[in-house]
Amino acid sequence: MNRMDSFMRKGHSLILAYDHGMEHGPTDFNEKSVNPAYVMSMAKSGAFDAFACQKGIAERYYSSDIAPLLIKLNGKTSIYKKDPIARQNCSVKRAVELGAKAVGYTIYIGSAHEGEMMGEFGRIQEEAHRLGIPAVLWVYPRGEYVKDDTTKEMVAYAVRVAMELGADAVKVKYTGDPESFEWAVKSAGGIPVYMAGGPKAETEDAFMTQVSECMKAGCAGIAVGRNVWQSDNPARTANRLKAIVIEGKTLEEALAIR
Ligand code: FBP
Repeated sequence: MNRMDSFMRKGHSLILAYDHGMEHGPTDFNEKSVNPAYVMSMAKSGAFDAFACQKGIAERYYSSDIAPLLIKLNGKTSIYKKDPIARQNCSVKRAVELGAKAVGYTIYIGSAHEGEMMGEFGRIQEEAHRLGIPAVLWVYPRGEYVKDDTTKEMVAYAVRVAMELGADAVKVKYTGDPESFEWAVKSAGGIPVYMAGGPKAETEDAFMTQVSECMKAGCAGIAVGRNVWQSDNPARTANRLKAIVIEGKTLEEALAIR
């Protein structure tokens, strides 16, 4: 059995991410989405298979009627601009006490500090597996030597690093077309690959097109934040995503959902 099975519906899943307050500052939020309870309530509807956040948000806001909890164990701010490093700020044990059914961790491959993050994740993965939960990696190429973090080669490299480190699933950015993303999925050696949503797309049609493409490329699903809680109609966006990702509906069928 794959450790991610409990997060899957028909082999796919949708993860709602809300760790941006730390990563970017509250700049991504408006009057409503700045409130963790508001965003968390979106994960009550049954559209999502996991809710990902930092431990402080889980401690103050999480309740069991929300989708299964995935606690991010590391994070950083966007203030320091040189080679990034995000260190662990929560133990696997504490995450489990808070109700986490999975833990997450970000590694910036290409950073001068990639080795420290790989080592830290190695220990986290072993602890998570001892406690019987999956360890999910966000892998983003970044740093002085990374000129473009979404090329076919870079994204496939990110996926491969996650698999070889023993991650149970990996979240990466989209390469921009299904053919090149397919190579990333092939490079995963069977672990589920999730696409990160990215900044809010110009139109919802454009975002849904991207989601539909990545699913055709063999993605397990998406781990999305801004394109849902910055939407004018988050419930409708979530239902459209569910239609494409979980129910295998076409782009046209999903966009017809009102
Ligand atoms: P989005 O769907 O909003 O892009 O969220 C995905 C995510 O990985 C978040 O979990 C994280 O906070 C953010 O993107 C990091 O983005 P970046 O490092 O590119 O600024």
